[in-house]
Amino acid sequence: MARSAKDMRMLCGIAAAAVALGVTQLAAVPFGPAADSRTSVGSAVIDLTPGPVKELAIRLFSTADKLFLAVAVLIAIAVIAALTAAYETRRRPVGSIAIGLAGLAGAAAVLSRAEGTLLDVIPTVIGTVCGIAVLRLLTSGRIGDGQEDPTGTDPGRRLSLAVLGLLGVGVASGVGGALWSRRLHSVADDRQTFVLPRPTIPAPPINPAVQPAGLPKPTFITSNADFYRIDTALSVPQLSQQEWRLKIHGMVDHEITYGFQDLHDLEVIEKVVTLTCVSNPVGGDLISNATWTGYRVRDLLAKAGIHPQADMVLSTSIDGFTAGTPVEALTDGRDALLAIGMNGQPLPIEHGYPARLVVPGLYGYVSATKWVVDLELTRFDRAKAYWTRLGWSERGPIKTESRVDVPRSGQDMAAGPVTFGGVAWAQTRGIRTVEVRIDSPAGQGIWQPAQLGASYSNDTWRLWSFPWQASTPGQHTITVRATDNTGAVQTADIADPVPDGASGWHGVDFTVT
Ligand SMILES: Nc1nc2c(c(=O)[nH]1)N[C@H]1C(S)=C(S)[C@@H](COP(=O)(O)O)O[C@H]1N2
Ligand SMILES: [Mo]
Repeated sequence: MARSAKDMRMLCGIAAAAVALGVTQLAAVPFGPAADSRTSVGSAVIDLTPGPVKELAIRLFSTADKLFLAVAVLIAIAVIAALTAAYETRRRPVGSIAIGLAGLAGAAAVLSRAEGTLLDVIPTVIGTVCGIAVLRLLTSGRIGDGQEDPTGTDPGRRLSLAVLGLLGVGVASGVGGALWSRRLHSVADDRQTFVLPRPTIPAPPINPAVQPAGLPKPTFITSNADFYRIDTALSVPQLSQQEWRLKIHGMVDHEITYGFQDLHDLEVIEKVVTLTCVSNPVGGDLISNATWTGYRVRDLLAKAGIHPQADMVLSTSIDGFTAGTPVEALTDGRDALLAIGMNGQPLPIEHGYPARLVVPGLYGYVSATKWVVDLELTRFDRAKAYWTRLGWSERGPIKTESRVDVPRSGQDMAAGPVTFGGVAWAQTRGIRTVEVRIDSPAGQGIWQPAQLGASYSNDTWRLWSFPWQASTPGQHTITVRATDNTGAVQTADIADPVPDGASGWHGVDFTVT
């Protein structure tokens, strides 16, 4: 076979795969999210990827890890489709078999999801059949064999056009289907009609002095738009207020299932809590602060009657994510929340609409389940949660940490007065002092006290600032460390985020010009 003919077959394979994927996506629109094999396959790939590889991907691509996953899966599919199609013949349909097997794998992925039913496999079957049909047609020689034809009718050109056209059909139906189903199944309208109850116990007012003079950013309260986002959801779960239920079961006297109408007689509380991700590296921005509205988890659990031997609540989200939280952290005076509001708005969909957990003092992966639908009372020696299964620590108290926000790393500044600043946090303990050190070649520099914004509460971060005279031209380094209200000084020991959160001092290099 001529080399160009083989190349052509590879392109036929890619076009056929595009049609298979695109038609599957489009056909899934009326079936709803459970039939979305794109999400199912992605989730299955995530589940099957070994922990260390997953961590490497997260470390390399951080919050773009899902984009990376999508690109990697698409490239893998294209390569397999091209290689197998190169050997497709009428007698030996290698490429068609590959598409068929891929369809089977897609169907298996759909069925492996919690919500997947046999009906949800239909779009995958339709897409697979279309993909095989396209590959058979393109490689049958009926449109052209990809060879230049000396007679001048140029069937090679006809084939190229057919391949291009079908590739376009595949991409268009895939993108169109994805956008269409996102619109169709979005709970954005539902969220618009969500009425936040008025807090029985409003959060204490925020003293403007929480924001140090000369440090406009970061703001004490993070806006919903700027709030960091971390989750394993490949497509944001769309759960309406009608459909939402919270089931409490396991080691309890009696199971309870709450809907929103069952929460009316509970006290509505409002709390400002700084959320932090365990994956946040030293100096990272996976930390934000918001005012949350909701119900005390303690009140919800009390009605079920917790057995004394239960020491963990395994919370589960509608998409299967789980977190294991100490019962104590959910029932003590810190007022862990079933949050339904964020900064006076219903929760944004990507932050857990219509309900999530917010637990002061614990990293998100052991506490802050979004789209939460299930609380199981159990024990740490019996149950494991999503990230603890992957080797992260089963307890996740937040470490005392601090960050330099101004100057930015590598920033140039003119000689003259400047205000440096940043944040420090030690949720549930609170921040007592923040110190900075400017330039210390041998690590011997002198720690100077920073100015502190007013303390709001021990559950929130504290902003600091440090006025400085930039004079000596050249490179400088500013380092920060905090001391919490227990008197513990932020450790200089450098630790990776895995397994229980990063530690070390944050230093930033800048240049006076
Ligand atoms: N359903 C669900 N909830 C989740 C997660 C998730 O992957 N899925 N990630 C947790 C982690 S690791 C963190 S740090 C917080 C982040 O919450 P945010 O996205 O609202 O900032 O959500 C937690 N809740
Ligand atoms: Mo996290």
